[in-house]
Amino acid sequence: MPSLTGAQIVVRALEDAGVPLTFGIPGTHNIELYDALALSDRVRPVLVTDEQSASFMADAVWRASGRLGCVNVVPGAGLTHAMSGIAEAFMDNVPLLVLGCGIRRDTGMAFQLHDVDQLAMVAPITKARFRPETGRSAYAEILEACRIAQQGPPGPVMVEIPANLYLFKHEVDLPPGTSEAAHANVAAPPDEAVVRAAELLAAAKRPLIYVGLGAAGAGSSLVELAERLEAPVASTIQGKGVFPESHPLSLWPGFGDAAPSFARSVAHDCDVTLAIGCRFGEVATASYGLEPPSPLIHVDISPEAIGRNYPAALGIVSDAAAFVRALLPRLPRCAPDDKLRARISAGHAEVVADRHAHGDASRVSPARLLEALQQHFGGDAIFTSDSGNGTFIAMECLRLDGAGKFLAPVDYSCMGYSVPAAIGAKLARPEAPVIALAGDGAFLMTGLELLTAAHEGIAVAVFVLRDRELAQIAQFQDVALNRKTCSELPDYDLSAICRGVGVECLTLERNADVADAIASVVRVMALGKPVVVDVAIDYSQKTYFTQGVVKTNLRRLPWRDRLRFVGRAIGRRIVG
Ligand SMILES: Cc1ncc(C[n+]2csc(CCOP(=O)(O)OP(=O)(O)O)c2C)c(N)n1
Ligand SMILES: [Mg+2]
Repeated sequence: MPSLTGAQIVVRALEDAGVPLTFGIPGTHNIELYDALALSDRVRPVLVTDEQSASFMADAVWRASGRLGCVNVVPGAGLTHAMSGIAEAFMDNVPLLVLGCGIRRDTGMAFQLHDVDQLAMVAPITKARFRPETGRSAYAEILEACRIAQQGPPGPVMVEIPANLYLFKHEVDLPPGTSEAAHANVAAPPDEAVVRAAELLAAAKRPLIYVGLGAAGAGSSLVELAERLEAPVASTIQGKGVFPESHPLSLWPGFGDAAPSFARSVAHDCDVTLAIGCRFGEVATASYGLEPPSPLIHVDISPEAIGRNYPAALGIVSDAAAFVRALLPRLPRCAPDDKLRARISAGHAEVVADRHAHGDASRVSPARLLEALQQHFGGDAIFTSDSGNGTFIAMECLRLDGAGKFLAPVDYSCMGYSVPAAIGAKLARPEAPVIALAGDGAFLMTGLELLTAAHEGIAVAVFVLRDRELAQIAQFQDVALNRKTCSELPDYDLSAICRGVGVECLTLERNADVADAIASVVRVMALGKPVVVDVAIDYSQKTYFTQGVVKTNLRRLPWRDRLRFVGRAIGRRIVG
Protein backbone atom coordinates (compact mmCIF):
# COMPACT_ATOMS: atom_id res chain seq x y z
CA MET A 1 0.00 0.00 0.00
CA PRO A 2 1.48 3.39 -0.92
CA SER A 3 2.38 5.77 1.83
CA LEU A 4 1.21 9.36 1.34
CA THR A 5 1.27 12.47 3.51
CA GLY A 6 -2.05 13.93 4.61
CA ALA A 7 -1.33 16.88 2.35
CA GLN A 8 -0.90 14.62 -0.69
CA ILE A 9 -4.13 12.81 0.14
CA VAL A 10 -6.09 16.05 0.46
CA VAL A 11 -4.71 17.40 -2.82
CA ARG A 12 -5.67 14.16 -4.57
CA ALA A 13 -9.17 14.45 -3.13
CA LEU A 14 -9.50 18.02 -4.39
CA GLU A 15 -8.27 16.97 -7.83
CA ASP A 16 -10.64 14.03 -7.99
CA ALA A 17 -13.55 16.16 -6.81
CA GLY A 18 -12.92 18.52 -9.73
CA VAL A 19 -12.08 21.54 -7.56
CA PRO A 20 -10.13 23.89 -9.84
CA LEU A 21 -9.14 26.61 -7.39
CA THR A 22 -8.61 27.15 -3.67
CA PHE A 23 -8.56 30.56 -2.03
CA GLY A 24 -7.02 31.44 1.30
CA ILE A 25 -3.98 32.37 3.34
CA PRO A 26 -1.63 29.68 4.66
CA GLY A 27 -0.67 29.28 8.30
CA THR A 28 1.50 27.01 10.35
CA HIS A 29 -1.23 24.36 10.48
CA ASN A 30 -1.53 23.88 6.73
CA ILE A 31 1.82 24.81 5.18
CA GLU A 32 2.25 21.14 4.23
CA LEU A 33 -1.00 21.34 2.30
CA TYR A 34 0.07 24.52 0.51
CA ASP A 35 3.38 22.91 -0.31
CA ALA A 36 1.62 19.94 -1.88
CA LEU A 37 -0.78 22.23 -3.77
CA ALA A 38 2.20 23.89 -5.43
CA LEU A 39 2.84 20.59 -7.23
CA SER A 40 -0.72 20.03 -8.45
CA ASP A 41 -1.42 20.71 -12.09
CA ARG A 42 -5.19 20.49 -11.55
CA VAL A 43 -5.81 22.65 -8.47
CA ARG A 44 -4.53 26.20 -8.30
CA PRO A 45 -4.10 27.78 -4.85
CA VAL A 46 -4.72 31.53 -4.84
CA LEU A 47 -3.43 33.81 -2.08
CA VAL A 48 -5.91 36.49 -0.97
CA THR A 49 -5.53 39.52 1.27
CA ASP A 50 -8.42 38.59 3.59
CA GLU A 51 -10.25 35.29 4.01
CA GLN A 52 -13.61 37.05 3.67
CA SER A 53 -12.67 37.54 0.03
CA ALA A 54 -11.56 33.92 -0.23
CA SER A 55 -15.08 32.73 0.47
CA PHE A 56 -16.62 35.24 -1.96
CA MET A 57 -14.15 34.16 -4.66
CA ALA A 58 -14.88 30.47 -4.14
CA ASP A 59 -18.61 31.20 -4.23
CA ALA A 60 -18.23 33.07 -7.54
CA VAL A 61 -16.31 30.20 -9.11
CA TRP A 62 -19.45 28.09 -8.89
CA ARG A 63 -21.87 30.85 -9.79
CA ALA A 64 -19.90 31.71 -12.93
CA SER A 65 -18.80 28.27 -14.08
CA GLY A 66 -20.73 25.59 -12.20
CA ARG A 67 -17.44 24.20 -10.84
CA LEU A 68 -16.96 23.78 -7.12
CA GLY A 69 -14.84 26.43 -5.39
CA CYS A 70 -12.86 25.89 -2.21
CA VAL A 71 -12.04 28.24 0.64
CA ASN A 72 -8.86 26.97 2.21
CA VAL A 73 -8.23 28.49 5.63
CA VAL A 74 -6.26 28.21 8.83
CA PRO A 75 -8.03 27.39 12.11
CA GLY A 76 -9.87 30.00 14.11
CA ALA A 77 -9.21 33.44 12.69
CA GLY A 78 -8.97 32.25 9.09
CA LEU A 79 -12.32 30.57 9.40
CA THR A 80 -14.07 33.40 11.24
CA HIS A 81 -12.87 35.88 8.59
CA ALA A 82 -14.27 33.58 5.92
CA MET A 83 -17.62 33.14 7.62
CA SER A 84 -19.35 36.10 5.97
CA GLY A 85 -18.90 34.51 2.57
CA ILE A 86 -19.77 31.05 3.86
CA ALA A 87 -23.03 32.43 5.25
CA GLU A 88 -23.71 34.19 1.94
CA ALA A 89 -23.21 30.91 0.09
CA PHE A 90 -25.43 29.13 2.61
CA MET A 91 -28.31 31.56 2.23
CA ASP A 92 -27.92 31.91 -1.55
CA ASN A 93 -27.70 28.13 -2.07
CA VAL A 94 -24.20 28.14 -3.50
CA PRO A 95 -22.14 24.95 -3.09
CA LEU A 96 -18.76 25.52 -1.49
CA LEU A 97 -16.06 23.36 0.00
CA VAL A 98 -14.78 24.91 3.21
CA LEU A 99 -11.44 23.22 3.72
CA GLY A 100 -10.61 24.10 7.29
CA CYS A 101 -7.74 23.00 9.33
CA GLY A 102 -7.78 21.94 12.95
CA ILE A 103 -5.46 21.77 15.93
CA ARG A 104 -3.29 18.73 16.52
CA ARG A 105 -5.39 15.93 17.94
CA ASP A 106 -2.51 13.56 18.67
CA THR A 107 -0.78 15.50 21.48
CA GLY A 108 -3.55 15.71 24.07
CA MET A 109 -2.47 19.30 24.79
CA ALA A 110 -4.90 22.08 25.69
CA PHE A 111 -4.75 25.82 24.85
CA GLN A 112 -3.34 25.26 21.40
CA LEU A 113 -2.99 28.13 18.94
CA HIS A 114 -6.29 29.08 17.20
CA ASP A 115 -8.21 26.41 19.12
CA VAL A 116 -11.94 27.04 18.99
CA ASP A 117 -14.82 24.70 18.23
CA GLN A 118 -14.94 25.40 14.52
CA LEU A 119 -17.53 22.82 13.59
CA ALA A 120 -19.91 24.31 16.15
CA MET A 121 -19.26 27.82 14.82
CA VAL A 122 -20.14 26.94 11.24
CA ALA A 123 -22.98 24.55 12.08
CA PRO A 124 -25.75 27.06 11.31
CA ILE A 125 -24.20 28.09 7.98
CA THR A 126 -23.14 24.75 6.50
CA LYS A 127 -25.07 21.76 5.19
CA ALA A 128 -22.70 19.24 6.78
CA ARG A 129 -19.39 19.06 8.62
CA PHE A 130 -16.61 16.48 8.68
CA ARG A 131 -13.49 15.97 10.80
CA PRO A 132 -11.56 12.98 9.43
CA GLU A 133 -9.68 11.01 12.02
CA THR A 134 -7.28 9.22 9.73
CA GLY A 135 -5.44 10.02 6.54
CA ARG A 136 -7.37 7.24 4.86
CA SER A 137 -10.78 8.69 5.75
CA ALA A 138 -9.78 12.25 4.70
CA TYR A 139 -9.94 11.36 1.01
CA ALA A 140 -13.40 9.79 1.19
CA GLU A 141 -14.80 12.50 3.46
CA ILE A 142 -13.65 15.32 1.18
CA LEU A 143 -15.30 13.63 -1.81
CA GLU A 144 -18.44 13.08 0.24
CA ALA A 145 -18.42 16.73 1.33
CA CYS A 146 -18.17 17.83 -2.31
CA ARG A 147 -21.08 15.58 -3.23
CA ILE A 148 -23.29 16.90 -0.42
CA ALA A 149 -22.41 20.51 -1.28
CA GLN A 150 -23.71 20.08 -4.82
CA GLN A 151 -26.63 17.71 -4.41
CA GLY A 152 -30.14 18.69 -3.37
CA PRO A 153 -30.35 22.33 -2.30
CA PRO A 154 -26.69 23.34 -2.79
CA GLY A 155 -24.66 24.90 0.02
CA PRO A 156 -21.32 24.98 1.86
CA VAL A 157 -19.87 21.92 3.54
CA MET A 158 -16.93 22.06 5.93
CA VAL A 159 -14.11 19.57 6.32
CA GLU A 160 -11.69 20.20 9.20
CA ILE A 161 -8.39 18.40 8.71
CA PRO A 162 -6.48 18.05 12.00
CA ALA A 163 -2.96 19.47 11.57
CA ASN A 164 -1.34 16.18 12.59
CA LEU A 165 -2.82 14.47 9.53
CA TYR A 166 -0.86 16.85 7.32
CA LEU A 167 2.39 16.16 9.13
CA PHE A 168 2.50 12.41 8.97
CA LYS A 169 2.40 9.67 6.37
CA HIS A 170 -0.52 7.31 5.98
CA GLU A 171 -0.90 3.93 4.32
CA VAL A 172 -3.73 4.48 1.83
CA ASP A 173 -5.03 2.85 -1.28
CA LEU A 174 -6.63 5.64 -3.31
CA PRO A 175 -8.63 4.84 -6.44
CA PRO A 176 -6.74 5.48 -9.70
CA GLY A 177 -6.91 9.21 -10.52
CA THR A 178 -10.35 10.04 -11.88
CA SER A 179 -12.13 13.27 -12.35
CA GLU A 180 -15.31 13.49 -10.38
CA ALA A 181 -18.49 13.39 -12.48
CA ALA A 182 -20.83 16.36 -12.11
CA HIS A 183 -23.30 15.93 -9.25
CA ALA A 184 -26.63 16.37 -10.94
CA ASN A 185 -29.82 16.83 -8.99
CA VAL A 186 -31.80 13.87 -10.20
CA ALA A 187 -34.88 14.04 -7.98
CA ALA A 188 -37.69 13.39 -10.45
CA PRO A 189 -41.25 14.59 -9.86
CA PRO A 190 -44.02 12.10 -9.10
CA ASP A 191 -46.11 11.42 -12.23
CA GLU A 192 -49.43 12.33 -10.66
CA ALA A 193 -48.05 15.72 -9.58
CA VAL A 194 -46.95 16.48 -13.13
CA VAL A 195 -50.39 15.50 -14.45
CA ARG A 196 -52.06 17.76 -11.88
CA ALA A 197 -49.75 20.65 -12.78
CA ALA A 198 -50.59 20.19 -16.45
CA GLU A 199 -54.31 20.23 -15.60
CA LEU A 200 -54.06 23.42 -13.56
CA LEU A 201 -52.07 25.10 -16.34
CA ALA A 202 -54.48 23.92 -19.05
CA ALA A 203 -57.46 25.19 -17.08
CA ALA A 204 -55.99 28.68 -16.77
CA LYS A 205 -56.46 31.51 -19.22
CA ARG A 206 -52.99 32.90 -18.64
CA PRO A 207 -50.25 31.28 -16.52
CA LEU A 208 -47.41 33.28 -14.99
CA ILE A 209 -44.03 31.54 -14.77
CA TYR A 210 -41.69 32.60 -11.95
CA VAL A 211 -38.12 31.25 -11.99
CA GLY A 212 -35.28 31.33 -9.50
CA LEU A 213 -31.66 30.24 -9.79
CA GLY A 214 -32.82 26.73 -8.93
CA ALA A 215 -34.40 26.57 -12.39
CA ALA A 216 -31.08 27.21 -14.16
CA GLY A 217 -30.52 23.53 -14.84
CA ALA A 218 -33.67 23.45 -16.99
CA GLY A 219 -31.83 25.69 -19.50
CA SER A 220 -33.48 26.24 -22.86
CA SER A 221 -36.41 23.96 -22.02
CA LEU A 222 -37.75 26.91 -20.02
CA VAL A 223 -38.11 28.78 -23.30
CA GLU A 224 -40.08 25.91 -24.74
CA LEU A 225 -42.22 25.85 -21.61
CA ALA A 226 -42.99 29.57 -21.77
CA GLU A 227 -43.75 29.41 -25.49
CA ARG A 228 -46.00 26.39 -25.18
CA LEU A 229 -48.01 28.14 -22.47
CA GLU A 230 -47.51 31.59 -24.03
CA ALA A 231 -46.84 32.66 -20.44
CA PRO A 232 -44.97 35.76 -19.27
CA VAL A 233 -41.88 34.87 -17.24
CA ALA A 234 -40.74 36.77 -14.14
CA SER A 235 -37.59 35.90 -12.23
CA THR A 236 -36.13 36.32 -8.79
CA ILE A 237 -32.99 38.47 -8.44
CA GLN A 238 -30.74 35.41 -8.39
CA GLY A 239 -32.72 33.89 -11.22
CA LYS A 240 -31.98 36.86 -13.46
CA GLY A 241 -31.06 35.55 -16.91
CA VAL A 242 -32.16 31.97 -16.18
CA PHE A 243 -34.93 32.73 -18.68
CA PRO A 244 -33.39 34.84 -21.46
CA GLU A 245 -34.31 38.46 -20.83
CA SER A 246 -34.22 39.28 -24.54
CA HIS A 247 -37.15 36.91 -25.09
CA PRO A 248 -40.48 38.67 -25.82
CA LEU A 249 -42.15 36.83 -22.91
CA SER A 250 -39.56 37.96 -20.37
CA LEU A 251 -41.40 40.17 -17.90
CA TRP A 252 -39.22 41.49 -15.05
CA PRO A 253 -37.15 40.33 -12.06
CA GLY A 254 -40.20 40.29 -9.76
CA PHE A 255 -43.83 41.18 -10.41
CA GLY A 256 -45.15 42.80 -7.20
CA ASP A 257 -45.00 46.26 -5.64
CA ALA A 258 -41.32 46.56 -6.58
CA ALA A 259 -41.88 46.05 -10.31
CA PRO A 260 -42.90 48.70 -12.85
CA SER A 261 -46.61 49.04 -13.53
CA PHE A 262 -46.65 47.11 -16.82
CA ALA A 263 -45.12 44.04 -15.11
CA ARG A 264 -47.56 44.30 -12.21
CA SER A 265 -50.53 44.55 -14.50
CA VAL A 266 -49.46 41.68 -16.78
CA ALA A 267 -48.95 39.48 -13.70
CA HIS A 268 -52.25 40.66 -12.26
CA ASP A 269 -54.08 39.35 -15.34
CA CYS A 270 -52.65 35.86 -14.85
CA ASP A 271 -54.70 33.16 -13.15
CA VAL A 272 -52.13 30.54 -12.14
CA THR A 273 -48.45 30.75 -11.11
CA LEU A 274 -45.87 28.14 -11.94
CA ALA A 275 -42.90 28.88 -9.65
CA ILE A 276 -39.75 26.85 -10.34
CA GLY A 277 -36.55 26.77 -8.31
CA CYS A 278 -37.29 29.67 -5.98
CA ARG A 279 -38.14 30.21 -2.32
CA PHE A 280 -40.08 33.49 -2.22
CA GLY A 281 -37.46 34.95 0.12
CA GLU A 282 -37.62 38.46 1.54
CA VAL A 283 -35.20 40.13 -0.87
CA ALA A 284 -36.49 38.44 -4.02
CA THR A 285 -40.06 39.38 -3.18
CA ALA A 286 -39.09 42.90 -2.03
CA SER A 287 -40.29 42.32 1.54
CA TYR A 288 -42.96 39.82 0.51
CA GLY A 289 -44.53 42.55 -1.57
CA LEU A 290 -45.93 40.32 -4.26
CA GLU A 291 -48.98 38.13 -4.53
CA PRO A 292 -48.56 35.18 -6.89
CA PRO A 293 -51.71 34.74 -8.99
CA SER A 294 -53.41 31.70 -7.55
CA PRO A 295 -53.43 28.77 -7.68
CA LEU A 296 -49.69 28.51 -7.02
CA ILE A 297 -47.76 25.50 -8.33
CA HIS A 298 -44.45 25.52 -6.47
CA VAL A 299 -41.63 23.29 -7.71
CA ASP A 300 -38.34 23.14 -5.81
CA ILE A 301 -35.62 20.69 -4.87
CA SER A 302 -36.05 21.65 -1.21
CA PRO A 303 -39.23 20.44 0.53
CA GLU A 304 -38.76 23.17 3.16
CA ALA A 305 -39.11 25.92 0.56
CA ILE A 306 -42.36 24.69 -0.92
CA GLY A 307 -45.38 26.61 0.27
CA ARG A 308 -43.35 28.06 3.18
CA ASN A 309 -44.05 31.75 2.54
CA TYR A 310 -46.92 31.50 0.07
CA PRO A 311 -49.41 28.63 0.30
CA ALA A 312 -49.07 26.32 -2.68
CA ALA A 313 -52.10 24.66 -4.23
CA LEU A 314 -49.67 22.09 -5.59
CA GLY A 315 -46.17 21.53 -4.21
CA ILE A 316 -43.72 19.38 -6.14
CA VAL A 317 -40.33 18.35 -4.78
CA SER A 318 -38.23 17.96 -7.90
CA ASP A 319 -35.17 18.93 -9.79
CA ALA A 320 -36.18 21.76 -12.15
CA ALA A 321 -34.90 20.17 -15.34
CA ALA A 322 -36.57 16.84 -14.56
CA PHE A 323 -39.86 18.60 -13.84
CA VAL A 324 -39.88 20.68 -17.02
CA ARG A 325 -38.87 17.65 -19.08
CA ALA A 326 -41.77 15.66 -17.64
CA LEU A 327 -44.28 18.50 -17.98
CA LEU A 328 -43.61 19.61 -21.55
CA PRO A 329 -45.14 16.64 -23.41
CA ARG A 330 -48.31 17.03 -21.35
CA LEU A 331 -48.95 20.62 -22.42
CA PRO A 332 -50.86 21.79 -25.45
CA ARG A 333 -49.06 24.26 -27.69
CA CYS A 334 -50.50 27.80 -27.52
CA ALA A 335 -50.18 30.23 -30.39
CA PRO A 336 -48.07 33.36 -29.81
CA ASP A 337 -50.22 36.11 -28.32
CA ASP A 338 -49.17 39.23 -30.16
CA LYS A 339 -51.16 41.50 -27.87
CA LEU A 340 -49.44 40.17 -24.77
CA ARG A 341 -46.01 40.40 -26.35
CA ALA A 342 -46.67 43.96 -27.54
CA ARG A 343 -47.78 44.92 -24.03
CA ILE A 344 -44.55 43.56 -22.51
CA SER A 345 -42.40 45.16 -25.16
CA ALA A 346 -44.13 48.55 -24.77
CA GLY A 347 -43.69 48.29 -20.99
CA HIS A 348 -39.96 47.74 -21.28
CA ALA A 349 -39.65 50.56 -23.81
CA GLU A 350 -41.44 52.92 -21.43
CA VAL A 351 -39.10 51.98 -18.56
CA VAL A 352 -36.04 52.64 -20.73
CA ALA A 353 -37.45 55.94 -22.02
CA ASP A 354 -38.22 57.04 -18.48
CA ARG A 355 -34.64 56.30 -17.37
CA HIS A 356 -33.21 58.16 -20.32
CA ALA A 357 -35.41 61.18 -19.66
CA HIS A 358 -34.13 61.30 -16.09
CA GLY A 359 -30.81 62.42 -14.79
CA ASP A 360 -28.42 65.25 -15.06
CA ALA A 361 -25.78 65.52 -17.75
CA SER A 362 -23.09 66.50 -15.25
CA ARG A 363 -23.02 63.00 -13.76
CA VAL A 364 -23.26 59.41 -14.98
CA SER A 365 -26.65 57.82 -15.44
CA PRO A 366 -26.53 54.20 -14.24
CA ALA A 367 -28.79 53.10 -17.10
CA ARG A 368 -26.57 54.66 -19.76
CA LEU A 369 -23.45 53.17 -18.20
CA LEU A 370 -24.90 49.67 -17.96
CA GLU A 371 -26.38 49.79 -21.46
CA ALA A 372 -23.03 50.87 -22.86
CA LEU A 373 -21.21 48.11 -20.96
CA GLN A 374 -23.61 45.50 -22.30
CA GLN A 375 -23.36 46.84 -25.80
CA HIS A 376 -19.60 46.80 -25.68
CA PHE A 377 -18.93 43.52 -23.89
CA GLY A 378 -21.83 41.54 -25.36
CA GLY A 379 -23.69 38.53 -24.10
CA ASP A 380 -20.70 36.77 -22.54
CA ALA A 381 -20.06 39.44 -19.92
CA ILE A 382 -20.38 38.54 -16.25
CA PHE A 383 -21.47 41.26 -13.83
CA THR A 384 -20.86 41.07 -10.10
CA SER A 385 -22.57 43.43 -7.72
CA ASP A 386 -22.70 44.22 -4.05
CA SER A 387 -25.20 44.73 -1.33
CA GLY A 388 -26.46 48.23 -2.07
CA ASN A 389 -28.30 50.38 -4.55
CA GLY A 390 -26.05 49.18 -7.38
CA THR A 391 -27.45 45.63 -7.14
CA PHE A 392 -31.00 46.80 -7.69
CA ILE A 393 -30.01 49.19 -10.45
CA ALA A 394 -28.13 46.39 -12.21
CA MET A 395 -31.03 44.04 -11.67
CA GLU A 396 -33.38 46.52 -13.30
CA CYS A 397 -31.15 47.80 -16.13
CA LEU A 398 -29.20 44.78 -17.34
CA ARG A 399 -30.78 42.42 -19.83
CA LEU A 400 -29.11 39.02 -19.55
CA ASP A 401 -29.54 35.83 -21.51
CA GLY A 402 -28.33 32.95 -19.40
CA ALA A 403 -27.57 32.05 -15.78
CA GLY A 404 -24.19 32.76 -14.23
CA LYS A 405 -23.93 36.29 -15.59
CA PHE A 406 -25.28 38.26 -12.62
CA LEU A 407 -23.49 37.41 -9.39
CA ALA A 408 -24.98 39.21 -6.43
CA PRO A 409 -25.10 38.67 -2.66
CA VAL A 410 -28.84 38.41 -2.19
CA ASP A 411 -30.23 36.66 0.85
CA TYR A 412 -27.37 37.29 3.28
CA SER A 413 -26.72 40.52 1.40
CA CYS A 414 -23.16 40.91 2.55
CA MET A 415 -21.33 44.06 1.46
CA GLY A 416 -17.85 43.47 0.03
CA TYR A 417 -18.87 40.76 -2.43
CA SER A 418 -18.38 42.36 -5.84
CA VAL A 419 -14.59 42.77 -6.15
CA PRO A 420 -13.55 39.32 -4.88
CA ALA A 421 -16.48 37.70 -6.73
CA ALA A 422 -15.27 39.29 -9.96
CA ILE A 423 -11.79 37.87 -9.36
CA GLY A 424 -13.19 34.38 -8.64
CA ALA A 425 -15.43 34.56 -11.72
CA LYS A 426 -12.58 35.66 -13.98
CA LEU A 427 -10.33 32.87 -12.74
CA ALA A 428 -13.10 30.35 -13.41
CA ARG A 429 -14.10 31.83 -16.79
CA PRO A 430 -10.96 33.53 -18.15
CA GLU A 431 -12.48 34.04 -21.60
CA ALA A 432 -15.47 36.07 -20.30
CA PRO A 433 -15.31 39.81 -19.68
CA VAL A 434 -15.96 40.35 -15.96
CA ILE A 435 -17.25 43.63 -14.58
CA ALA A 436 -17.70 44.44 -10.89
CA LEU A 437 -20.23 47.08 -9.86
CA ALA A 438 -18.99 48.07 -6.41
CA GLY A 439 -20.69 50.52 -4.09
CA ASP A 440 -18.22 53.05 -2.71
CA GLY A 441 -18.98 51.78 0.82
CA ALA A 442 -18.68 48.12 -0.11
CA PHE A 443 -15.42 48.79 -1.96
CA LEU A 444 -13.84 49.84 1.34
CA MET A 445 -14.42 46.35 2.73
CA THR A 446 -12.66 44.18 0.13
CA GLY A 447 -11.24 46.58 -2.47
CA LEU A 448 -7.68 45.77 -1.41
CA GLU A 449 -8.23 42.43 -3.11
CA LEU A 450 -7.26 44.34 -6.25
CA LEU A 451 -3.74 43.58 -5.11
CA THR A 452 -4.50 39.90 -5.75
CA ALA A 453 -5.88 40.74 -9.18
CA ALA A 454 -2.83 42.86 -10.04
CA HIS A 455 -0.38 40.26 -8.78
CA GLU A 456 -2.07 37.34 -10.56
CA GLY A 457 -2.84 39.28 -13.76
CA ILE A 458 -6.61 38.92 -13.39
CA ALA A 459 -8.08 41.43 -15.82
CA VAL A 460 -11.34 42.48 -14.21
CA ALA A 461 -12.96 45.90 -14.51
CA VAL A 462 -14.20 47.40 -11.26
CA PHE A 463 -16.64 50.29 -11.57
CA VAL A 464 -16.84 52.01 -8.19
CA LEU A 465 -20.20 53.77 -7.95
CA ARG A 466 -19.15 56.94 -6.11
CA ASP A 467 -22.12 58.61 -4.51
CA ARG A 468 -20.20 59.14 -1.26
CA GLU A 469 -23.05 57.57 0.68
CA LEU A 470 -24.31 54.20 1.82
CA ALA A 471 -27.15 54.93 -0.54
CA GLN A 472 -29.34 51.91 -0.01
CA ILE A 473 -29.60 52.91 3.65
CA ALA A 474 -29.27 56.68 3.23
CA GLN A 475 -32.20 56.75 0.80
CA PHE A 476 -34.47 55.02 3.31
CA GLN A 477 -33.23 57.30 6.10
CA ASP A 478 -33.83 60.36 3.93
CA VAL A 479 -37.42 59.39 3.14
CA ALA A 480 -38.37 58.17 6.60
CA LEU A 481 -36.23 60.30 8.91
CA ASN A 482 -35.07 63.32 6.92
CA ARG A 483 -31.54 62.80 8.18
CA LYS A 484 -28.76 60.38 7.35
CA THR A 485 -27.11 59.14 10.51
CA CYS A 486 -23.85 57.28 9.85
CA SER A 487 -24.62 56.77 6.17
CA GLU A 488 -22.60 59.58 4.58
CA LEU A 489 -19.15 58.25 3.78
CA PRO A 490 -16.00 60.14 4.63
CA ASP A 491 -14.41 60.96 1.29
CA TYR A 492 -11.41 58.94 0.19
CA ASP A 493 -8.85 59.07 -2.57
CA LEU A 494 -9.71 56.06 -4.71
CA SER A 495 -6.91 56.64 -7.21
CA ALA A 496 -4.35 56.70 -4.37
CA ILE A 497 -5.67 53.37 -3.04
CA CYS A 498 -5.42 51.91 -6.54
CA ARG A 499 -1.93 53.30 -7.01
CA GLY A 500 -0.95 51.62 -3.76
CA VAL A 501 -1.89 48.20 -5.10
CA GLY A 502 -0.58 48.77 -8.60
CA VAL A 503 -3.89 49.17 -10.40
CA GLU A 504 -4.77 51.88 -12.89
CA CYS A 505 -7.69 54.09 -11.85
CA LEU A 506 -9.71 55.96 -14.46
CA THR A 507 -12.36 58.56 -13.77
CA LEU A 508 -15.77 58.82 -15.36
CA GLU A 509 -17.54 62.07 -14.62
CA ARG A 510 -20.43 62.36 -17.06
CA ASN A 511 -22.55 60.49 -19.59
CA ALA A 512 -20.74 62.00 -22.53
CA ASP A 513 -17.52 60.26 -21.47
CA VAL A 514 -18.91 56.74 -21.03
CA ALA A 515 -17.73 55.41 -24.41
CA ASP A 516 -14.20 56.81 -23.94
CA ALA A 517 -13.97 55.33 -20.45
CA ILE A 518 -14.99 51.89 -21.72
CA ALA A 519 -12.40 52.14 -24.50
CA SER A 520 -9.72 52.88 -21.86
CA VAL A 521 -10.93 49.98 -19.70
CA VAL A 522 -10.64 47.64 -22.68
CA ARG A 523 -7.12 48.91 -23.39
CA VAL A 524 -5.95 48.13 -19.84
CA MET A 525 -7.68 44.75 -19.67
CA ALA A 526 -6.10 43.75 -22.99
CA LEU A 527 -2.75 43.97 -21.18
CA GLY A 528 -4.00 41.34 -18.72
CA LYS A 529 -4.42 43.88 -15.94
CA PRO A 530 -7.31 44.82 -13.67
CA VAL A 531 -8.65 48.36 -13.89
CA VAL A 532 -10.79 50.58 -11.69
CA VAL A 533 -13.18 53.31 -12.79
CA ASP A 534 -14.18 56.02 -10.33
CA VAL A 535 -17.75 56.75 -11.50
CA ALA A 536 -19.58 59.94 -10.51
CA ILE A 537 -22.85 58.04 -10.38
CA ASP A 538 -26.22 59.74 -10.44
CA TYR A 539 -28.48 57.99 -7.95
CA SER A 540 -31.23 60.60 -8.08
CA GLN A 541 -33.71 58.25 -9.73
CA LYS A 542 -34.95 55.71 -7.20
CA THR A 543 -35.16 52.09 -8.29
CA TYR A 544 -38.52 50.39 -8.60
CA PHE A 545 -37.19 48.06 -5.92
CA THR A 546 -36.58 50.79 -3.34
CA GLN A 547 -39.89 52.48 -4.06
CA GLY A 548 -41.68 49.14 -3.80
CA VAL A 549 -40.05 48.13 -0.53
CA VAL A 550 -40.93 51.46 1.11
CA LYS A 551 -44.55 51.16 -0.04
CA THR A 552 -44.90 47.52 1.02
CA ASN A 553 -43.43 48.01 4.46
CA LEU A 554 -45.39 51.15 5.17
CA ARG A 555 -48.63 49.53 4.07
CA ARG A 556 -48.01 46.57 6.32
CA LEU A 557 -47.71 48.66 9.49
CA PRO A 558 -50.74 49.03 11.76
CA TRP A 559 -52.52 52.33 11.10
CA ARG A 560 -51.29 53.95 14.31
CA ASP A 561 -47.63 53.29 13.53
CA ARG A 562 -48.09 54.16 9.88
CA LEU A 563 -49.42 57.57 10.89
CA ARG A 564 -46.63 57.99 13.44
CA PHE A 565 -43.92 57.27 10.84
CA VAL A 566 -45.49 59.43 8.14
CA GLY A 567 -46.16 62.19 10.67
CA ARG A 568 -42.56 62.10 11.85
CA ALA A 569 -41.22 62.26 8.29
CA ILE A 570 -43.44 65.23 7.40
CA GLY A 571 -42.75 66.93 10.72
CA ARG A 572 -39.00 66.69 10.26
CA ARG A 573 -39.30 68.05 6.71
CA ILE A 574 -41.07 71.10 8.06
CA VAL A 575 -39.10 71.83 11.20
CA GLY A 576 -35.85 69.99 10.32
C1 LIG B 1 -21.47 43.69 5.83
C2 LIG B 1 -22.66 44.58 5.74
N1 LIG B 1 -22.75 45.68 6.53
C3 LIG B 1 -23.84 46.50 6.43
C4 LIG B 1 -24.86 46.23 5.56
C5 LIG B 1 -26.09 47.13 5.49
N2 LIG B 1 -26.15 47.78 4.13
C6 LIG B 1 -26.87 47.28 3.12
S1 LIG B 1 -26.73 48.17 1.71
C7 LIG B 1 -25.72 49.28 2.46
C8 LIG B 1 -25.19 50.47 1.71
C9 LIG B 1 -24.04 50.13 0.84
O1 LIG B 1 -23.39 51.31 0.46
P1 LIG B 1 -22.49 51.37 -0.84
O2 LIG B 1 -21.58 50.22 -0.89
O3 LIG B 1 -21.88 52.72 -0.96
O4 LIG B 1 -23.56 51.14 -1.98
P2 LIG B 1 -24.71 52.15 -2.48
O5 LIG B 1 -25.97 51.69 -1.82
O6 LIG B 1 -24.31 53.53 -2.08
O7 LIG B 1 -24.72 51.95 -3.95
C10 LIG B 1 -25.50 48.95 3.80
C11 LIG B 1 -24.68 49.73 4.74
C12 LIG B 1 -24.72 45.05 4.77
N3 LIG B 1 -25.66 44.67 3.90
N4 LIG B 1 -23.61 44.28 4.86
MG1 LIG C 1 -22.45 54.42 -2.08
